[in-house]
Amino acid sequence: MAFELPPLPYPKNALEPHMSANTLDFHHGKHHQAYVTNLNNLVKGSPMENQSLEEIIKATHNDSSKTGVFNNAAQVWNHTFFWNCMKPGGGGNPSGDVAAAIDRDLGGLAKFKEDFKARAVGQFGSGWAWIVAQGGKLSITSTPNAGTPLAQGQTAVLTCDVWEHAYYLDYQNRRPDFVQAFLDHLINWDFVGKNLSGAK
Ligand code: MN3
Repeated sequence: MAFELPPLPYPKNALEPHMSANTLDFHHGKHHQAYVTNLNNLVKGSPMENQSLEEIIKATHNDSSKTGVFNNAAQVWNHTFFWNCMKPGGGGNPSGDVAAAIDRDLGGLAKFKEDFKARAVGQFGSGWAWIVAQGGKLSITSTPNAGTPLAQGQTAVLTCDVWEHAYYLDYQNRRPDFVQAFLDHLINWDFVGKNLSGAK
């Protein structure tokens, strides 16, 4: 069974003015779609054809002969996760368990935003900024290119795509402004809470 591009969890213009319909048109409709298409072509006729995305990512991340498969599988997974990390009218203050975990492990909301932004802006070139959970504790990380916490035994809790294609149409070179808008207006804290409650 071939992998498919999951639909966006909201209409394409729902994140405006912070992320335009034009950006989502390219980012979801072209970039994410291309990773799905590439992955299907790469696994066609191999045993991986019948594996889950997660299985493929874990099986290929340390295999230099499968770099193309890993890159495309991880990008498919990362993007689907990223769309769910945002919602119209997002951002604001988390509550309950999420707020408590951020206070406990990340120094509170203001410190989290400052550190996450620094990590996202400081990721040289293409990549992703994350909150991950491991051993019951949250931390802020970043990965280059298609890197994903899944491949490192960590649970992904939140991500922001900092590849240029994520923000160039709306923010040009101003990655810090994009990350700030993501933090203040786009984060879906309910989704973060769901990831947190499923984390080990
Ligand atoms: Mn992207």
